[in-house]
Order: sequence, then C-alpha cells, then structure tokens
Amino acid sequence: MLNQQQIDQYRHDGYLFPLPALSAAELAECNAGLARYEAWLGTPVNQADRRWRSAGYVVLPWLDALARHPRILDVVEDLIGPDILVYTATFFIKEAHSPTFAAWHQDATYFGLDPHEHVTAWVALSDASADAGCMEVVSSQGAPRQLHHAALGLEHSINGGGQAIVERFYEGDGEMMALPAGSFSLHHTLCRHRSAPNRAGHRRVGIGISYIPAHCRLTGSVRMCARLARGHDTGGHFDLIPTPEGEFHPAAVARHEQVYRAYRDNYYEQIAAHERAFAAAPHDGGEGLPAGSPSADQFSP
Ligand SMILES: O=C(O)CCC(=O)C(=O)O
Repeated sequence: MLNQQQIDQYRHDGYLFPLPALSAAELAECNAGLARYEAWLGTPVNQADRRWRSAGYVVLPWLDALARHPRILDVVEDLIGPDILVYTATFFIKEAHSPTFAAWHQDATYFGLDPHEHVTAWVALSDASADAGCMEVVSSQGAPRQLHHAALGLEHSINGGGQAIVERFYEGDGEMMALPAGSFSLHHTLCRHRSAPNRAGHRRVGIGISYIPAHCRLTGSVRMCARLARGHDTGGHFDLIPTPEGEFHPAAVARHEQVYRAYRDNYYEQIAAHERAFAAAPHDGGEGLPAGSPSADQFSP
C-alpha cells in the first residue's frame, strides 16, 4: 500500500518507483514461465510476431497471476480505486547490447481511454538499470496534457508504429526509473517516457501491465476485452476475459487472437483520431523554458 506522500507524488509527477513486488521464488517462477513461452513460440518474444508481446495473460496462467498479484493491486487500488481491469499487458524486452529503444511518448495516445486514469505497472523480471535501458520519465508537474505524436516508424523502436512526441517540451528534469529485478514502477497514461538502448551484458526484461478503473470507457468504435483483476466490473464497457484454461490451451490461444485483434484495431483507430485532432487544433511548442533552465537543447525533439 502507498502512503499519502507517495500518492501525492504520483499525482504530481505522473510516476512512482521503485516498489517491491516479487519474492525471489516468484521472480524465478515468472522467468521460468517466460522461458517456457519462448520455447513454445520457438523464438525470443521480441523476434516473434508482434501479437505475442501483447495480452500474454490470456494464454499464460503465470502472467495472469502476476497481473493479479496482491502486492501490485494493493498499490494500484490506492491510485484508481477498488474495481480494477487489466486493459493490456506488454512484454518489453531488450536483448543484451541491443539497439532497441523507445522514443518519448505518452501511452494515452493510442489507448483512447476516458477518463485518463490508466496506470501502467512496469514489472522488472531482470535488473533494469540506466545502462540496461531502463525507462526515463519527465514530471508532469501536476499538469499532465496530451502532446502531439506521429508514427515515425522508427527502426528498433520497442513500440509498434514507432510513435514519438513531435512537439517541443521541457525534458531537463528527466529521471531514470532504474529498477532491481522483482520490483516495479508506475506511470500515468499521460506521463512522458522513453528508454535508451541496452548497453548492459544482460537481457532487460519488463512487463508493462496496464490497469484501468472499471468506469473507464473507450472513445472509439471497437469493443475491446479486459480482464477483471479485482472488485467488480461496474462499467460493463469491456468483454471480460476468463481465466486461461491452461498454459497454451487451444481455447486460450484462440481467445488471444480475438483479444489482440481488438487491441490492434483500437490502436490504429486511436492513432488516426489523434492525427485528426492535432490537424484540427495544432498545438506546438507549448512549454516555455522555466526560469533558471540551463539551455534550450534540453527540449525534445
Ligand atoms: O520498456 C520500455 O523501455 C518502454 C516501456 C513503455 O513504453 C511503457 O511501458 O509504456
């Protein structure tokens, strides 16, 4: 559970870390589960078809249990209330000495969730140091807002479409969210974040679990699926995903295809809606240089 100071900090900055999640035995169990998954796929997750990065809890009971881990949910409940859905979960893996990176972005850009209460718990299954390409975040200073993105198709981007913020913002106070294995960070859906390539000699493995309160709805036309993690589905805005019948069970694999298709269809619809919204009301260079800021080259992009 979080104390009031941590809750206030999250509300002000839009992120919070590090928080403990897994015991050594639980961490080993997750990593063994990941190894079985990659054996089943016949390839590392990030070389498999993109669908296998998303919503793994639909086919993997260990990941379903991770997404409903009480130590994570107790913290999430402090931020978004007792009725919690898993909107999606994504494997974010960078091989040792690999160029895989994430450009500055905000998750809200391609989720289309209203209100903006979605929070991601990024669970580290390996150490995620600055050297290994952990996430870097910029405080929202209590005033988060949606920034203009474009699908730049960036090579080696860990995010589909290579989405990146294309308007200027002040990034001078960026903070490295380094995490030891077994811990997690939280970031709000409008938190600006990015990550550098992995320069370490080990694989950096994280799973981003996206939680929403059950009253959140989608702004687009796609009816999506979600997994009830805690409490009640008070909103009824999603088709609920059942507990997987077993690891790689054919029924669960077939369900994963439906879940992924809906996720992908909504993603592309949201990207298009974002482009239309910013074409209609362009907003650029909104953040002035705060007094005492060292130089303009700390602006991105
Ligand atoms: O794992 C990374 O480096 C990026 C993760 C990310 O963009 C996210 O969790 O939203």
